[in-house]
Amino acid sequence: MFGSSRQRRQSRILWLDLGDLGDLVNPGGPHEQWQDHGLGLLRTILHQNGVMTDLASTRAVTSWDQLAPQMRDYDMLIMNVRSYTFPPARKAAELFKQINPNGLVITGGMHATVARDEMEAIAAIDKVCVGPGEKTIVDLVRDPGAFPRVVMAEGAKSMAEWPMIDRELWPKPAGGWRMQRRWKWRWPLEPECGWGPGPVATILTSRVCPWQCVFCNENSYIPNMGRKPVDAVIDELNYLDRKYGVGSVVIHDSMFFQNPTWLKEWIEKYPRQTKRWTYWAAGRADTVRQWPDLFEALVKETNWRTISIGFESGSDRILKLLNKECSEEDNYFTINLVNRIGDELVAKGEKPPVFWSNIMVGIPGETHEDAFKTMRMLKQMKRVLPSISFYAPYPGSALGYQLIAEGKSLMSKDNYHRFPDDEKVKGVDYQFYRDLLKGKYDAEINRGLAGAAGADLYQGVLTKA
Ligand code: B12
Ligand code: SF4
Repeated sequence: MFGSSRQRRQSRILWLDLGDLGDLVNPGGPHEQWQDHGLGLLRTILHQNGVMTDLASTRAVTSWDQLAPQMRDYDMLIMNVRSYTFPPARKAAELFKQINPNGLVITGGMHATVARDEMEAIAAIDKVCVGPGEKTIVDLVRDPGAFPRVVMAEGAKSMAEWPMIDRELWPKPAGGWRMQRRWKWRWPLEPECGWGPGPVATILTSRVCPWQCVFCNENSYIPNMGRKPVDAVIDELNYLDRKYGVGSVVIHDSMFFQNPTWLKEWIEKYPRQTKRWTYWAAGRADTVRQWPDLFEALVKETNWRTISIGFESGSDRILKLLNKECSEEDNYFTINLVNRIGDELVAKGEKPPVFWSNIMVGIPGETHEDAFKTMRMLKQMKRVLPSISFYAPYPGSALGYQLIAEGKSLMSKDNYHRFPDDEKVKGVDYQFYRDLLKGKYDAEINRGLAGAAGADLYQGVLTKA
């Protein structure tokens, strides 16, 4: 199962999995090892339609020289390009063309959808597919000549139409037994990352989020699509458990806590028809406040134990600026509710839920006091895994497009930084934020908490995500 991720050649078509060099050889952390559902879905569809592909991965090599021989003698290269994988995608396309001058490079993915001009500017890329590819991929790969350079694709109406991903089409870890031992990775399930026991099954139940936060607004580029039926999600998890043994689940949806009818059916069926694995899933503070009973039932009955909330900021001024449509009050309502549910479960001897708390700092226009309020908010969470990042102006988002147009983005097509300590926007005082995260302003932050319950609960926990 382990060893080289290089597979025997079966095809003249190569799918290249993208990520930083070495991420599957000697990974810095668990998230780098997570698998790409776009690749998994589209390769499954291709193979089910008799279009076989081979696989290589930039993550499974430590240099481009190692990758080059794996690209030899292919007629076609296919890639799923996101903004953060655009630099390796460009390099791979150019390398592929050097090695196979008559070969074709076919691309799609988020970056192709939100920054197609950057993709079109690369001569080595022959086709750029904008939008979801599940209905287009087979025809495009079979007969690329029948399509224009930029292909406008339409996706399925509902995720019910998606086949179950054949996870054995995902790349294997390439770091040998040391990596296996360190990460306890039971491929093709994924390694644990502190959210629940391994092996981890990552799944998607929904693709769209109806909100329009200006740093994200996925609904401007992910077309509306029906949610995967509860029964199909449960069938897939039970199948994975029978075949590989599931330890816990990560629901990769951008927004899991939406659509109460679906969630009620999930509460009804998940605990009864599965082993009730603990899971990670995402919600919003305003909807928790809108449907607190539903939320509490989900946490308690379905074992939702890592609750990802996009709090982003503890300041109303910044929340408004981000069009988050959540208020400080919504955030504190959710924090108090989860603290209370956690205490109750602990009292019963059960595992309490933990926040995966998404926080952004370094937002243009943020004052020191706004950032202190955010830190105070974090300190009110009794059980928390902080996920703190510097705001990043990704193309596709309203604020990202605006800052790029104003020349203020420091993320460039050569280097779409994605590490939390990278500087991303001109004019932001990053030294202040580095000091803040190191605890330099703790006295001031704690002063603002005087008299508030749990003032020191958070002390010492804060780390950069
Ligand atoms: C799960 C997820 C993660 C997971 C797992 C990532 C992984 N390995 O896939 C984790 C938590 C690790 C993660 C991390 C990050 N993520 Co993320 N993530 C997602 C999320 C929620 C789902 C991705 C997914 O599985 N989608 C479902 C699959 C089926 O869709 P897809 O891959 O896009 O493929 C479809 C189409 O694009 C197209 N397609 C794809 N390839 C091809 C190829 C061809 C030839 C064709 C024709 C079509 C085609 O067809 C597919 C089927 O419809 C998306 C948001 C979303 N709703 O999609 C964000 C998203 C992809 N992530 C994003 C970002 C910014 C990040 C981070 C940089 C965040 C951060 N600041 O740290 C990190 C970087 C991680 C890294 N490895 O470097 C952005 C990317 C923005 C952009 N412009 O590209 C998104 C869109 C969220 C957002 N709105 O900000 N992420
Ligand atoms: S940040 Fe979260 S709530 Fe806002 S649009 Fe993106 S996925 Fe939806």
